[in-house]
Amino acid sequence: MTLTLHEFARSGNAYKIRLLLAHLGRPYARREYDILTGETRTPEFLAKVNANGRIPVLQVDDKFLPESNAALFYLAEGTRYLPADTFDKADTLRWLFWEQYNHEPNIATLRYWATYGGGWDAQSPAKQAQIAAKQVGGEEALALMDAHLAARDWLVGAAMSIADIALYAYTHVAEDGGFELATHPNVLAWLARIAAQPGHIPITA
Ligand SMILES: N[C@@H](CCC(=O)N[C@@H](CS)C(=O)NCC(=O)O)C(=O)O
Repeated sequence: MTLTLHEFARSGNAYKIRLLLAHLGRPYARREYDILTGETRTPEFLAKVNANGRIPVLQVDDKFLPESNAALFYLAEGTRYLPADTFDKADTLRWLFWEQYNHEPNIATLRYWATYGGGWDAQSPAKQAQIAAKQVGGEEALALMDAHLAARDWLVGAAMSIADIALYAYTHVAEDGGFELATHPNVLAWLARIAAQPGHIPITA
């Protein structure tokens, strides 16, 4: 089976998948697209890779799987990174869905606008009007994680899972988007725990 990751290297959504692949020790090819110049919006990309015009997409032989957390679930099935217990497996999915609804649209989007997206001031008035709500939503997400992690080392169960990997990706760079991590000590300790795992790679790898 051949794996190819269609990605933009600075994307946290792509990093999630690379981080899991590193822990699994699985070889894969990388295909980089410049999302800033619309390389994921070409007719060829839309027809063949992802009709939704976005990376990351995990290619498994000749099949294409868009959505970062779907790729995490696919790769983790049968490994130590996805609990076998049905409740814990569903609880893992809970965190993946929550990441996409409450965390990533706030924290990742503000990071994107602030960094390689050109800066907040360069955004359209419509996007600038969303900044305050995203700051509130992102802060609420970090606070929820901090409270959850007060009594446990990992988001689900007693070991690192794809729930932790999915949330690590944009949490560890949240300060790029103007969020403060120092006020969330349990999140900081959890980030350090993940980074200390054997096989960990940085987002720049
Ligand atoms: N829900 C998707 C989000 C994918 C996404 O937003 N990708 C961004 C980069 S992180 C992208 O490809 N943007 C380019 C564009 O929209 O043209 C996932 O988790 O994979």
